[in-house]
Amino acid sequence: MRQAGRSLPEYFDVRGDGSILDAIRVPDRATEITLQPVRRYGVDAAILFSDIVTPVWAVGFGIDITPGVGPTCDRPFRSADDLQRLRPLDLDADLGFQTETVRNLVAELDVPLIGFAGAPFTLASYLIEGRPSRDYAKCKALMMGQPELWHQLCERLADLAIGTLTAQVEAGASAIQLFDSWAGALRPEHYREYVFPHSSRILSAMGDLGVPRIHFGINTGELLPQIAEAGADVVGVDWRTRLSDARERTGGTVALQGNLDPALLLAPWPVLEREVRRVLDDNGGHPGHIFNLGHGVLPQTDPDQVKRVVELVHDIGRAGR
Ligand code: 1CP
Repeated sequence: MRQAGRSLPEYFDVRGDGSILDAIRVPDRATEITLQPVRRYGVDAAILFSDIVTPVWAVGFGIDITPGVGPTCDRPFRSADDLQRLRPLDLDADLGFQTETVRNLVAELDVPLIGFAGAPFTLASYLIEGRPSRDYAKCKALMMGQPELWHQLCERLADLAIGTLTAQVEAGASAIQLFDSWAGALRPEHYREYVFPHSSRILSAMGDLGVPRIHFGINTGELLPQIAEAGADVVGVDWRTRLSDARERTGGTVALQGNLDPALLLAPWPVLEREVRRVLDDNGGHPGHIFNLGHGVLPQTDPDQVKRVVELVHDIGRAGR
């Protein structure tokens, strides 16, 4: 999950000040940051150190990641003229640094590397709002007020996602994750009309590459059937929905990933332990489950708590429950 690194002192030693894009675009630095949580925690997979906005930044849209805020644009997306700021990717010239990072990692890691991209709705929300948003008001106004422009924007964003994911898989990533973190802000009919076609195009293009596809968003309890139907092999579930309910809503056709509430990492160990066991109990021993948090690690998390959770899940898994 995003920001595993944010709670690690060794992350700040390597990251430097300013935009994390400055760390992402230096392969040795991005490689080291990807490896840190794997080394410290002994998790079963690594996630590439990059961001969902990397391809949008790489084609020169004019986006940055402001420390303490998140993705910001000085000139948000407003009209058809802005489509020109989303030209097609030239994979070698624009994302060569990322390909080099993936290659370095695949050579060093003894666990699988997960590549990722942002899905069109979540990316569009940053481009249109110009920064993180609570209500997505401008984004939804454009989506429903100018549907043709919305679909053109999402087509370009889907092309960027397909480009970066293909490059990551070709360089050796073993699985991909499509992050539609904020899609849960939509009602199911709107998701179906404005988002589903684009995310499902990305996921079916990835199907041709033969790697497992994880599709994730938060607050997606009402959207789970569509998130699964969009073409995922694994659906990420946040803590608001029990895994047993998620399994029912997805018809048992996909594996599930999740879903410990990241805030619980701040609770005393006996509480945390009980809640980890609860997640595993909700799963009921089903083989199609990847234990994870329901969203990213909070920055104030004590790394030792994460380590204990990883050890507990491994112990329970090895005991074959
Ligand atoms: O843990 C890791 O370091 C993995 C690499 C990673 C990933 C998978 C980063 C680095 N970002 C992401 C994905 C990402 N980025 C998502 C999807 C997953 C999720 O929902 O958490 C999203 C929505 C973003 C956008 C973003 N980038 C935000 C969210 C802002 C908001 O709207 O609330 C933030 C704060 C960032 C900055 C960022 N990206 C990554 C890190 C480690 C950080 C923060 C720490 C820093 O600036 O050093």
